[in-house]
Amino acid sequence: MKLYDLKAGTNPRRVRIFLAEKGLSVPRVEVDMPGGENRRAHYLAINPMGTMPVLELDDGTHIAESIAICRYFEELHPNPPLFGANPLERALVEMWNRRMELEIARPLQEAFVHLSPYWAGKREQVPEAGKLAQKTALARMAWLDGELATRPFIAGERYTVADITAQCGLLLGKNTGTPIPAELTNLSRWFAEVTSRPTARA
Ligand SMILES: N[C@@H](CCC(=O)N[C@@H](CS)C(=O)NCC(=O)O)C(=O)O
Repeated sequence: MKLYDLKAGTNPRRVRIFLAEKGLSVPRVEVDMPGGENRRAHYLAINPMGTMPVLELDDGTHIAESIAICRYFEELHPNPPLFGANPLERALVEMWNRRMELEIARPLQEAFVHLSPYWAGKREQVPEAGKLAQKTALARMAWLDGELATRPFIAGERYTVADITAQCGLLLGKNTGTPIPAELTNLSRWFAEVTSRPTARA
C-alpha cells in the first residue's frame, strides 16, 4: 500500500491528518506537481484526474478522493471513530463534512486559484470570480462562527473528519490571503484548538 501525496496540498493533508488521528502510517510517494509529474501518462494511468491524494492498494487498486480514502481507513480501523459512532452521528458528520467541503474549502480554493500569482499562467484566472469566492468564504466563516458558539467541534462534541476538512480548508485560506477575521472569536478559538493537535502537522 502507498499514498501518492503532495506535501503542500490541502486534500492530501486531510488524509495525512486522518491517518495520524488513527495512529496509522502509510508509505508515501511525493508527486512532483511543480514539475508536472501529475499530468504525465504514468500518473494519469493511476488517476486520470491528475490529482493527489491517491491510495494504491497491494492488489493495484487505486482509490482517489480524500474522503473515499478516509472512509476506507475508517472501515478498517474504526477507532477512534472519525465518521461518527452510531447512525445519527454518522449522518451528522456526513452533513457537516459536506458543508465544510462545499461551503468553506471550495470557495477558499477558488479564491486561491483566481487571485494568487502562484497560479498565473498555470490556470485561467478570473479575478472577479476570485473576489466573489472570497466574499462567499467570508460569509460562510461568519455563519460557522455562529454554529461554533454552542459546541466544541464542527459536528458536535467530538473531533471528526468534518473538523479535518474545515481546518485544512481554513489553513489554505490563512496561507493565501483569506484568513479567519479576528472578530470571529468562536471560529478562531476552534481553529487554534484543532491546529494545536499533535496530528495537525502531519
Ligand atoms: N476532490 C479531490 C481533490 C484533489 C485535488 O484537487 N488535489 C489537488 C491538491 S490539494 C491536486 O492534486 N492538484 C493538482 C492539479 O490539479 O493539477 C479530493 O478530495 O481528493
